[in-house]
Amino acid sequence: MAKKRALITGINGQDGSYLSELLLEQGYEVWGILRRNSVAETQTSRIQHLRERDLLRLEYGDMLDMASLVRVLKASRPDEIYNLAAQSHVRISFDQPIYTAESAGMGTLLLLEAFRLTCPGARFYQAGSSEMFGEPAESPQNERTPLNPVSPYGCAKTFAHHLARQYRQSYGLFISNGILFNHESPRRGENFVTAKVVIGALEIRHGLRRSLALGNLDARRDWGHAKDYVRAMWRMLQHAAPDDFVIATGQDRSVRELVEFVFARLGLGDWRPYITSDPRYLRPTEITHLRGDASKARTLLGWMPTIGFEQLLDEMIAHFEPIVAGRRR
Ligand code: G4F
Repeated sequence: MAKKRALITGINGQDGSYLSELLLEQGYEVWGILRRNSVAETQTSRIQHLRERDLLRLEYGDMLDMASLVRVLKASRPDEIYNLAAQSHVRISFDQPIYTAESAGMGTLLLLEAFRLTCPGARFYQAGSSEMFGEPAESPQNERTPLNPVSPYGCAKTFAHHLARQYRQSYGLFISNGILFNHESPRRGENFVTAKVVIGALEIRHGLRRSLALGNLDARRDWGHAKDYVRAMWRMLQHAAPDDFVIATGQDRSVRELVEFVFARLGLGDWRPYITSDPRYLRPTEITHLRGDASKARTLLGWMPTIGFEQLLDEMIAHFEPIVAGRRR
């Protein structure tokens, strides 16, 4: 039987790298779209191990260059399309709202249109976010919770989410929306709070810094492992019918609890003398509490998270420890 082909936008991100590994394990031919970047070597560090073994087909393209999207879709003739590309940092989306709206919102529209015109028989996964809920009226949040975004990133993702639904309804295309809560891993970017706290605490332990500046410690998030979450994306496209699915652990922790856990794990004792507050890391509008209800995904997709909060952070600590230790002179 011919190999299934998958095309991933945002293949060089945290989720793109884990999804590539999962699809390769399942015997897929994996194609990815890469944006031309002047810092090419850092751009593909998460997928370097796959590139070295010549396991990926990477094509230059850009979410805002529809001709490039059409070209790559025609060349790859995918069975499945995973749209993961976006400027995904919420705080930064307040500084770069237009770029965020273009990459996460308009880029999705261009890709949906290119998909509809070139390969409408493919299946399409749209990466939505719990950030779309804004400050939710109910807890935990599920697929029926109203969307009320409070950041440019949340608004852009909501636009993309609604378009994906509209394309599914209007044209009968197989498009599934994931509504993914925070998901982390050793491949998480260093300016997201889990990686920032782990690296900052390790730097304190190794004498590389005295303190760590953070924003809102009271915010509560539902943190899972990216490896579990890409499995959910894949399962959505294997399901009999397209649909929307919340993907979450159902457990929430505050940023303070995250800090407490990491500092205790590293034997640093009381974390309070080390943490300072910096308004640069606050958002003009913050979501104080997100917790997801993934029972629909459990029932229909048989999906469950396998890695909990503590195991996730232990894995991140073990990964970053030698890297930080190596920075010591
Ligand atoms: O790690 P964060 O930056 O993630 P955030 O904003 O929740 O967004 C992440 O999850 C979304 C899913 O809900 C994704 F769609 C999105 O792309 C991204 O992956 O911040 C988590 C919490 C926030 O409440 C933030 O205000 O941590 C708080 N925080 C406190 N101090 C901080 C900091 N966040 C960052 N990045 N840096 C700080 O110093």
